[in-house]
Amino acid sequence: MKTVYTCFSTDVIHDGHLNIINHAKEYGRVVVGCLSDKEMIRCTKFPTKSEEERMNLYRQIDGVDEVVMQNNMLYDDVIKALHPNYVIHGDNWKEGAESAIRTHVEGLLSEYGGQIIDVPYTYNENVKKIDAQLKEKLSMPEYRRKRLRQLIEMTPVVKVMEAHSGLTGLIVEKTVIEGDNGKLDQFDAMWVSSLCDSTAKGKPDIELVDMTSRFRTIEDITEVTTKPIIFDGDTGGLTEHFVYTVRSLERLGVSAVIIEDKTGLKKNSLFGTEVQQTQDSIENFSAKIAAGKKAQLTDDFMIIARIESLILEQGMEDALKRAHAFVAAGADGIMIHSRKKDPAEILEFCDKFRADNNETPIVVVPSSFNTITEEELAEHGVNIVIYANQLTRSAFPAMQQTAMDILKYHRAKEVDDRLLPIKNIITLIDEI
Ligand code: SPV
Ligand code: MG
Repeated sequence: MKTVYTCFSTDVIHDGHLNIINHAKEYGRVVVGCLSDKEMIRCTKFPTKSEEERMNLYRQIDGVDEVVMQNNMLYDDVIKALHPNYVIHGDNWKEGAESAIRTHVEGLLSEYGGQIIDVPYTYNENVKKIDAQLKEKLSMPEYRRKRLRQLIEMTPVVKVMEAHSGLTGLIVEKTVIEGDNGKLDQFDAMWVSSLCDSTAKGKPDIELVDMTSRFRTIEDITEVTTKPIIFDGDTGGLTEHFVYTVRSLERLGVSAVIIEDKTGLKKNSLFGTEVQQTQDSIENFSAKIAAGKKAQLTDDFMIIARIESLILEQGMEDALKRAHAFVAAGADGIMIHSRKKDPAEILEFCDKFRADNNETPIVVVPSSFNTITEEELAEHGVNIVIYANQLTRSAFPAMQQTAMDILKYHRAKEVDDRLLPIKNIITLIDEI
C-alpha cells in the first residue's frame, strides 16, 4: 500500500483540510504530520493549541491513518523517515514564500521517485471565516499577553522589531522571508520604543510623550496585529505611577515592560555620558520593580529591568551587582545595554551573569554592536534580541530624499520609480 503524506500546522480543521484528506485517501495510507511549535512560529501562525492537542485533533479526522510530528518545515525529517510515495498539499504553496518549501520537497522526493500532489486550495466563505476568527483570537489580550513567555520557551532567540504605528506594526506582523537556509522566517514580537514613538510625534525622547499618548500608539498597533508587544517604559516614572502603568499595559494585552535604572530627566541611552544622566540607586529601583510585581494581576506579564551601568561607564561589576539585585526584587528579565560598536562588554556581561543565573531571560538591543548575529548572542545566553529603531531610521532618509527631489524638480515624476505604486498603496491595508 502506498503512503500519502501531508503536513498540517493548524489549530482548527476546516473544509480545506478535509478536502486534502479526501483526495489523499484515494492514493493510499494517509499520514498527517503535525508541524512542531518551534517551526510553526517561524512560518505560519502562532499555535493556540499544544502539539499534543493538535495531534489529537488530526487523529480524529476521518480517513487519517497515522499522525506523526514534523520537526522541520522543509520536511527533511519526515521524508527521510517515511519515504512517502506522495506529498499532498493545497496548490497555494506554488506561490509566495511557501514555494521555496515546495521546491525543496520536490527535490527530496525526486531522489526516490516520490511525487507531489497539488490539490486546488479551498478558500470558501467557511474557510475565510475560520481564518479570520483564528486571527481575532490571537489578537485578544489574554492570548497576546502570554505569548512572550511562550516564545522564550519555544525558540532559541525571540526576534523583536520596533513598531510605532499601525503601519509599522503591519510590517512586523506580515513580513515573511525565505532565508539562506531555505526556511521561512519572521519576527516574533514588537518593541514599542520610546525613541521611535517620540520621534514619530516629532518629540525628543525624554519621557515627554505622556502615557495616554503611548497607550494610544499601542492601541493603533494592537488593532491590526496579533504579535506580542514589549513596551519601552523608560524609567517607569514615579513608583506610585508605575503601578498604574503595569495594570494598564496588562489590560491592553502587552506582554512585558522594560524599565531602565535611571532617575530624573531621562535622555536616550545612545547619548551615553555626552549628556547628564543619573542612575537610580539599587534600593530605589528594586523597590519600583517590587511594587510593579505586586500590582500586576496576571501571571503572564513580565517586568524587565534594564541596566544602564555600561552606558554610564560604571563598570561590569556594577552591572552584574544590579542584575542580581533586580532579579531578587522580582524582575522577570534583565536587559543589558551598551553603545559600544564592539559587542565584547555585552558578551562578558552575559557570560558572567549566566555563570550565576541560568534562568532569567536576557534581553539585548544591538543598535551599536550590530555586527553580531542572533545566533551568536543566543550562544552567550541571550533570549530576546530587539531591533529598536531600524524601521524609523530607514523610513526617514527615504522620505527626506523624496521631499528634496520634489522641491528640486518642481514635480513628482522623478521620484515615482522608488515609490509604492498607487494601486498598491490603496490596497495595502485589508478591509474586514
Ligand atoms: C528605545 O528604542 O527607545 C530604547 C533603546 O530605549 S535605545 O534607543 O537604544 O536606548
Ligand atoms: Mg527608550
